[in-house]
Amino acid sequence: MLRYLTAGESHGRALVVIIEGLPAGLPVTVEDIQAEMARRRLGYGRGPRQRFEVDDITLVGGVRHGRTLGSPIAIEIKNTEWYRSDKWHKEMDPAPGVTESPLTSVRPGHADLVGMQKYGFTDARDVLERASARETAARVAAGALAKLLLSHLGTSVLSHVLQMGSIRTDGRRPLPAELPLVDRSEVRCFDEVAGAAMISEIEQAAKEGDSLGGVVEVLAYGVPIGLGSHVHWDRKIDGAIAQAIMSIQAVKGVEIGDAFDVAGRRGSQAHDAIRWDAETQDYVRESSLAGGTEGGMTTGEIMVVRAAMKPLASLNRPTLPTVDVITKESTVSFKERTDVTAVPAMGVVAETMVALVLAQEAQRKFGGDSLREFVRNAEAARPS
Ligand code: EPS
Repeated sequence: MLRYLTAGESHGRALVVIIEGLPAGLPVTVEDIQAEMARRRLGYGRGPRQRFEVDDITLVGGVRHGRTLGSPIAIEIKNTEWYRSDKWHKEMDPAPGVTESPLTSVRPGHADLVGMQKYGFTDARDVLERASARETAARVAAGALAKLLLSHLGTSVLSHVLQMGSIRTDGRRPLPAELPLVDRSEVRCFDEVAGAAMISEIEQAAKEGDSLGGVVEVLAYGVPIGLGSHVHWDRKIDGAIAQAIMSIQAVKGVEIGDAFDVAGRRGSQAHDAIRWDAETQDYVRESSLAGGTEGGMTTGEIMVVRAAMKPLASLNRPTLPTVDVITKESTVSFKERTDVTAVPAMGVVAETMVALVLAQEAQRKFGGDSLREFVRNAEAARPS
């Protein structure tokens, strides 16, 4: 079983992730992980923090001489913010003490109020530091390892932005070789015309101190047949993917394939027809309406997963009405430095979550203590 756990607060000393269950012998370098983390920092509309965060990582355990040992892998990601400012040493000090500036005008749409009610806090920082999407940096580090494992099965996972605010792309899908084109776009958009309109929309929102949400599409190519299972609810791969995507900060909706469009069609028009390709001696589905899963199992066709992100609830010009939790007086939320949009970065996080689920299910199906055993089992399991 591949499992992972993250720890750390946004402005604390560091984030940490431990990943257990990867086979031994998987080639891994710090640069592999850093390259994925750099992709997450991309994106027009991000706030000042991303200009100085470097995601300085240390491989603390589990990797020796450039390959995994089969033991848990521990990765530390330093928070540059903590190292460059005394403010955070004081604010986030684990030693006993109190803050001089508690945050009490809770932000609507954030974990602030309900988190304070649930855990009995009087300072929203006790909640927001962990609720922050900074935590996704640790997930992306783990996801980099999942992607490396999947690459040995010929599987690649990528994403592109489909919608930013009111601007939508033409829906064209990038192939794996076209990912550099997507990453070169400031908004991680494959459609250049829509990408330019997205940038204008972000500029306009920034001027108004407002924020934007959007939709990303994750595509997985070369997925093995039969990951997940129809036999029990918690083994269905689409269920696992939906849970993983919905766990991303600010994501409020998930779609597998063309689910919401298909819901309005007749059954005769709603499914991916199957044919036999005599040349490749393989089954082919004529479309990808089901997003590469049937009965909770991967079909081997392109996997399509969409994630909808709400506009960030922290606004550079806070206008959302709220209440001060101490005085109970009406006010607007406290001002936190924020991004105008994090949709392009969320695409990389969504890739990560899909890759982690696919790697988990591949590890469950193929097993093996070494990479050789894992790959050999996967080859043997390929339907003939
Ligand atoms: C975030 C708020 C911003 C983002 C942060 C997520 O951070 P800050 O409050 O320090 O300006 O920059 O994202 C990251 C730091 C990151 O690495 O993705 C939030 O409230 O979720």
